[in-house]
Amino acid sequence: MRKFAMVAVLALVTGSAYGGLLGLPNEVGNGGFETGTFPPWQKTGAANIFNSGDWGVPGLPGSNKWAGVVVSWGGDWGGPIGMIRQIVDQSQFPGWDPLGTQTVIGLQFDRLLKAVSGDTWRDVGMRVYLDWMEDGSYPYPGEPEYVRQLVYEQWSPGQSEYPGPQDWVHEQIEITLPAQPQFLSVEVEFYAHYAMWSFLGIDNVDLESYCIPEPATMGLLMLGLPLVRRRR
Ligand SMILES: [Ca+2]
Repeated sequence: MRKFAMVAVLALVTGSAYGGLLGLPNEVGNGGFETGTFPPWQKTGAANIFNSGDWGVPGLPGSNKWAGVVVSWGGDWGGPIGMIRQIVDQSQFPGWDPLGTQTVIGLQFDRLLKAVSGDTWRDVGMRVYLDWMEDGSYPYPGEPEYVRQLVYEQWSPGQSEYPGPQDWVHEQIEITLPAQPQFLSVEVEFYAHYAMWSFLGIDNVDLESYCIPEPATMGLLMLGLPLVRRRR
């Protein structure tokens, strides 16, 4: 129970580096939203696809579309105003190991958070989760085996300027899950709190993973050096 408490966020780095975090294929489909539609993402609430330049929001170099929420005087104090979710089948990718017991995840994306408002408390926020079932099956929220792990959270208070290119920030997360779920879900929640304008964007979502063999094997590998040095 409560296995998510064992999850360790190894690194949370903000920078401009691109390319594969783990050197593996991107498991997320349509991670840049360039198809102009959501699938294979699922979306709920106010999430939409936007063209670069829509509402005066600049796009990233090489990107024509992004996903998110733009709303004027709109929001929800009780929860996200919109969400997108994609479930990937990790067994279809080269990092999969049927004998693994843990999963190393590299997740990166570009995000934009801007609330235009005279009040700092009329902010915007974004939360990113990974979720899965303890038995690795297709994740259904609310089921007993369902695990949901917050891996990223950022809030931006209301400001006076409108979005500029500098508001797109590249985020990288590396995390080890205490499980090896065949089906893994990535969720992005958008929060808006009634600013004059709330701009929330995400683009270039990349999720890579590889499985770690069972602990006994890993333990022997890691203990190899000390064992050699041990006096007899
Ligand atoms: Ca894009």
